[in-house]
Amino acid sequence: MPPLEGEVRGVQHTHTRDPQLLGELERRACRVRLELIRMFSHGKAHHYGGSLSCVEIATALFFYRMRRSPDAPDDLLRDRFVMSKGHSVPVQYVILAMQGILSTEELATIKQLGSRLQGHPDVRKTPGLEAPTGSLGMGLSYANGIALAARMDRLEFDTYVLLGDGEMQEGQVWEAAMTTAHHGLTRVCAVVDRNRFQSQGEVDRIMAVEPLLERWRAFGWEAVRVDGHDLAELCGALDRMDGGGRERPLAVVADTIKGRGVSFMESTYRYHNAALTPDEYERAVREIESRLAELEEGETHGEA
Ligand SMILES: Cc1ncc(C[n+]2csc(CCOP(=O)(O)OP(=O)(O)O)c2C)c(N)n1
Repeated sequence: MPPLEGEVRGVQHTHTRDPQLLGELERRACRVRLELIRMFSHGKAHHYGGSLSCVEIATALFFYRMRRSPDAPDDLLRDRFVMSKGHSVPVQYVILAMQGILSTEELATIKQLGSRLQGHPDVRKTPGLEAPTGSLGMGLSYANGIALAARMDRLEFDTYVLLGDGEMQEGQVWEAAMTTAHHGLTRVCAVVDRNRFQSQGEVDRIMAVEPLLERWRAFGWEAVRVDGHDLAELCGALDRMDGGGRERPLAVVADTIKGRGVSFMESTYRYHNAALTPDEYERAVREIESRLAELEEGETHGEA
């Protein structure tokens, strides 16, 4: 897949209203969804809900915002990404395959014994990952460590962390949020996938996390709220990271739909971690394929 402007280091990000770019990002997000479902196939339990909800967030980060060249994965100046809600790492596997860092064939080995692609990130095995996560609550602390080390080494790059809204119930997240602000780590950006469901029910019924914007602000962060499936809004919010001259770290609360893109998985916790029947699998693939066909048809007719 050819790189978009912005996937390569040093490009200014001033294109969030460009309909061509947004159209391309939307198609890529849809392809990510399709590959995700195909990779999961049926029969084995996988984390569908929270993977599908963060597809646009990951698309905006990897194909628009972050300065990471697939040709130079060890570049010391690459922007870093920490998947704090480690169970959603399959989305990152798909993107790594789209970038040519993994092969599409390898995706099918997910969660097999001996595979490099496990259900949670293993930095020792999978190329392109930065942080071992899976135990919720740790990613922002990890990102703080990366950003502090960068400051000591005088390296200029951003560190992005993706957290779940259920994960906001972990005390360590708030200790870390305090730490980011206290140390003035303004090149850290936390994105919260606010899909409203955790593994066993509704986040706010289990333990309310709102008001999220006010909480991040009280901890010394700049905080903005966006529609987490609207790529223009996401890219626009992430563009606030441009340059090193920020006063505070940035939190983006992205309102999303758990299971987004597959009708029977949307807004429920039942597919948080579930095995699909062959019939459910076929339905999921068909729905996403038809959405992709619509988007590609729009492209042919010159729409964004
Ligand atoms: C410390 C810890 N406790 C429990 C779990 C088990 N667990 C895995 S996913 C999950 C729900 C997470 O919900 P949320 O952060 O909202 O993620 P999303 O809905 O985006 O998948 C839980 C409790 C875990 N991985 N780590």
